[in-house]
Amino acid sequence: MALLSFERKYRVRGGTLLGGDLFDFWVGPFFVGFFGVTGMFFTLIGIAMIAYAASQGATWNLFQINIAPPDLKYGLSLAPLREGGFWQMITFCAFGAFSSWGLREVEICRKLGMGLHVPIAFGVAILAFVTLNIFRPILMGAWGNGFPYGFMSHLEWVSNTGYRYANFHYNPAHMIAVSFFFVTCFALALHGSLVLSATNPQRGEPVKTAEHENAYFRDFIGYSIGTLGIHRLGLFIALSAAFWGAVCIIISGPVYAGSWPEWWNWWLELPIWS
Ligand code: 07D
Ligand code: 07D
Repeated sequence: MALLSFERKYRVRGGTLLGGDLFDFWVGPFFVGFFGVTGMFFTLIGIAMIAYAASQGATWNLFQINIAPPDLKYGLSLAPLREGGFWQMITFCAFGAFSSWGLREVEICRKLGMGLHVPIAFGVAILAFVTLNIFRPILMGAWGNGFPYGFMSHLEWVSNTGYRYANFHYNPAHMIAVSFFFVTCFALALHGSLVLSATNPQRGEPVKTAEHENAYFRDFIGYSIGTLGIHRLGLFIALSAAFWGAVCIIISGPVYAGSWPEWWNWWLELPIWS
C-alpha cells in the first residue's frame, strides 16, 4: 500500500485518553497526543537534570557518573539538590516519562482498535522500576534505599543490596525471576530458530508455513503450542520474569530483613523432622 493511502486508513482521529483533539496529530511518523507532550516534557527536564547533576560531580567519565539518592537521615523528606535532591527530581521525571510513554501506547492502541498488550507489557517494566525506587524506599522509610543513577554505581547498589541479605541467590522470588528470565531466552531461541528454519530457506527451496512449524514440534516432542500460543507463552514468561523481580526486591527489607540463606531454616524447623 502506498504510504499516503495507508496513512489515510490508520491515521484516524479520536481514541485519546486526555486532551481530546488538542494534540491529536502526527509530527512526521510520530503520533503526538497529550502524553507525547508530557513525555517530552519529563524526558527533557529529566535529561537536563541528569546533565546538570553530572556537571556538579567529580567526573565526565560516562561510566563513573553517579547521581546518588539522599542519605538515609533525610528519610522521606526532600533533600537539598546536591545531597540527593537531583536524584529525587530525576526519579520524579523518570516516573512521569515512563508513564507518559505507556499511556501514549494506550492511545495508539485505541486509535488502531488493537489490544492493550504492548502498554500492559511496558507497564510491568514500569512496575519493576517503581518498586525499586518508589515503593520499596517508601516502605523502608527513606529515599536513600533507592538505587543511584550511574552505569557502575547502580551495579554497586545491586551487589551491596544483595549482600545485605547475605546471599541473594537464596531469595525464593529471585530464584523464580531468574528462572523466568532464563526460560524467556530459551523460548525466544527456539521460536526464532523455528520461524527462520521455515521462512528463510536455502536459495531455490520453497518457503514453508506454520503447518511445517507445527509438524516439526509434533514430530520432535509430540506437541506444538501453535502460532498464537507461542506468543502468549512468550509474553507470559517475559512478564513473569520482571514481575517476580519486583516481588523479590519488595520482600527484601519491607517484609524480611534477615539473611536469605537463614530464611530456609523453616524447612529444618518443620515438625515432621522431630
Ligand atoms: C536491551 C532495551 C534497551 C535499553 C537499553 C538501556 C539508559 C541509561 C544512563 C547515562 C535490557 C538504555 C540505558 C537510558 C543511561 C546513564 C547514566 C534492555 C534493552 C539499552 N538499569 N543493570 C544495564 C538500566 C536496574 C543491572 C545496562 C535502566 C536495577 C545489571 C544499562 C534501569 C537492577 C546490569 C542499564 C535499570 C539493574 C545492568 C544495559 C531502570 C536490576 C548489567 C541494560 C530505569 C534490574 C548491565 C553497566 C539492558 C550493564 C546493565 C539501564 C535498573 C541491574 C545501562 C534504564 C537497579 C546487573 N542497566 N539495573 O540492556 O552493562 O537492558 O551495566 O530501572 O550488567 Mg541496569
Ligand atoms: C527495573 C528496568 C525497568 C525499565 C524501564 C524502562 C529508559 C529509556 C531509552 C533505549 C526489571 C527504562 C527506559 C530509560 C531507554 C532507549 C532509547 C527491569 C527493570 C521502566 N541475579 N538481584 C534481579 C540475576 C545476584 C539482586 C533481577 C541473575 C546476586 C538485587 C533478575 C544472577 C546478587 C536485585 C536478576 C543474579 C543479586 C536483583 C533483575 C546470577 C548481588 C534487584 C531484572 C546468574 C550480589 C533486581 C526488580 C529485573 C530485581 C534483581 C537476575 C545474581 C542481587 C531476576 C541471573 C546473587 C538486589 N536479579 N543478584 O527485575 O529484582 O528487571 O529488580 O548470578 O533489585 Mg539478581
